Amino acid sequence: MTASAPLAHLARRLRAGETLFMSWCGMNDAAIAETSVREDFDAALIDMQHGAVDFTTTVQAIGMVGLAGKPAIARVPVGEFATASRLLDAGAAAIVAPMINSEADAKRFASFVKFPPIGERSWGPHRAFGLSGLEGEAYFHKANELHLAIAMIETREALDALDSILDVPGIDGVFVGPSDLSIALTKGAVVDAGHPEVDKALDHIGARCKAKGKVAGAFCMTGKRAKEVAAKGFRLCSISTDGMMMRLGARMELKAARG
Ligand code: 3PY
Ligand code: MG
Repeated sequence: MTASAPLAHLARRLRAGETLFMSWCGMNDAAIAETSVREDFDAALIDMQHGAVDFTTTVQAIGMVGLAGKPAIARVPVGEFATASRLLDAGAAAIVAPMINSEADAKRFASFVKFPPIGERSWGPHRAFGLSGLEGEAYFHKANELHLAIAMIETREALDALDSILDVPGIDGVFVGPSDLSIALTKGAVVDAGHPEVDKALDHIGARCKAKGKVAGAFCMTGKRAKEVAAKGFRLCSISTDGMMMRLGARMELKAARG
């Protein structure tokens, strides 16, 4: 593995116990993710669930983020695990899968991310070779360690099944979707990523991940929130989104111009 193997940085740094902050990109232009990691983000997440990003742009973004020396992570739409495998072939360092609500969901997800004997990922990497610095057989033997399967916890069912989800071989960690979780925990009363019930759930999820040696991650609306969540032991935190950052920057500069 070489220093120019950005795909490998994610698993290595998380296993070393580092806390990583990533951008969140939903616009359909690969330059957005690349531009974000040319700032000090540790990784970029490309969001195919709620973002407008298509498959080809996601593949291009993975390559461009890699050329900037950083790992790319992709969130796939609900249940689209075949897409997860294709994005791994293209060099995504991790897949975030939304709405993993049971042990069965987690097993199916892991089966598309990991090669046998853990899962059933089909062989066909292309950009993953260049981005991992490994070829053929060498890549095959390292792939399950390098590519992470991160299951989203964002419902009551998922919280109830948390331990069994974390115990699934091939599930490397979980990622909290605080908005969906707030809707679920308040029985549809509010959508509030900072709701006290979400905070309580974050504490519980952080503790269970620590006990089981798995990575805890969470979506964070702001840098301030990412700092608070990181202090709870979460080591893969997103900060804002491409759209939100553009709006904030625009508001700030227009206010400066108009006084
Ligand atoms: C949530 O908060 O539900 C998310 O999925 C973050 O995008
Ligand atoms: Mg969600």
